[in-house]
Amino acid sequence: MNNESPVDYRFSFGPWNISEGADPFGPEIREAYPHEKKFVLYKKLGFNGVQFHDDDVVPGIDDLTPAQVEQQTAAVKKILDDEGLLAEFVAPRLWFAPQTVDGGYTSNSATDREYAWKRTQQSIDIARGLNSKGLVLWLAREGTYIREAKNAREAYDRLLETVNRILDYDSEIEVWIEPKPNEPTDQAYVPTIGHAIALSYASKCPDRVKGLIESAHAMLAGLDASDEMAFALAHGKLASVHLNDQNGLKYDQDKNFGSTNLRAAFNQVRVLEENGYGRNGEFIGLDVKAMRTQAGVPVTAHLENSRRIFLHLVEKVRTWDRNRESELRAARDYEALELAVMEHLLGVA
Ligand code: 3MF
Ligand code: MG
Repeated sequence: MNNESPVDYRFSFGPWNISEGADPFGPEIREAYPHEKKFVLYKKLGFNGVQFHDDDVVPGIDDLTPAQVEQQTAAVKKILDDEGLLAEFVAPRLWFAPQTVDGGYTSNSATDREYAWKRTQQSIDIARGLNSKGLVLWLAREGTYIREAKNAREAYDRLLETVNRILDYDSEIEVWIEPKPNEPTDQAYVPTIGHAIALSYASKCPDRVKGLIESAHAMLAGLDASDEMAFALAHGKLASVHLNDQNGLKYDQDKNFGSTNLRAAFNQVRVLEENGYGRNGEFIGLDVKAMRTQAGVPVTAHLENSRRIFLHLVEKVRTWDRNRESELRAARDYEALELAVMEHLLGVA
């Protein structure tokens, strides 16, 4: 437990969270809300960090010259400055283009791997232009639909090679790996934060290779998100989070933070608080989907509400009776400890 003054959390999300409402079973049910207008919403909603895919900054990136990419990056940087916003990270979107159909870095095709590397370089250049030090690798298609499709050993070598190449390409950029066990692939090569951190230590600069933990992704791996966070924190490697929630082992739901399992959410906030997450400028990132049923354009209630639930839980963590916790731990009376947590969350203690 640290005794410094409480962290004044700052919040971030990516523009994709303000969505058009498409799902695998039906098309968009809301009109697109223009990007520039999304930036204006951030502050009003209580957020000052923006998470980007490369093509959120530079639409049509594949068809542009380096000079055009630079120009467009500068234009977005100006919008951010005018709005008083910070770019938290940039992530190469390596799951849309035909060249990434079977993965990027681990594709069996050398030309596809070259494409993935080019997008990665462009993303780093964009991050530099936006004054962001984080490059997020959500390794969406770095895995297989059937095991025989790729040589897994070779794939792991390729992933490590990519991490090292990024570290060589830019002396300041940090690689933030966002693990997810499955979806869109059947099995991903970096399913948990443990895998990401192993890659970090194997790399040529472990200090610059960290993780981003999404609550739902940990749950999809059958793990507890708060323990996953504690593991990364114990190694000084929790660079960011995607707080959200998930109801069981099914498709990635990106539900509002705490909306399915309030106690699990409380424990994530508790671990973040206990370990001073945020003191070095880390953001509380949210990755939440609007319900398809929600009317209006743009829909933002899910973002505001998740932030609000987070702040309520911060209050619950700060008012949690630590002395009682210590006593009950010492007495090994976990039945009483559990009841104390439940009554605290219910507000009846
Ligand atoms: C995956 C991510 C993002 C996705 C986003 C849109 C940085 O969980 O966080 O990558 O692109 O969720 O689907
Ligand atoms: Mg995410």
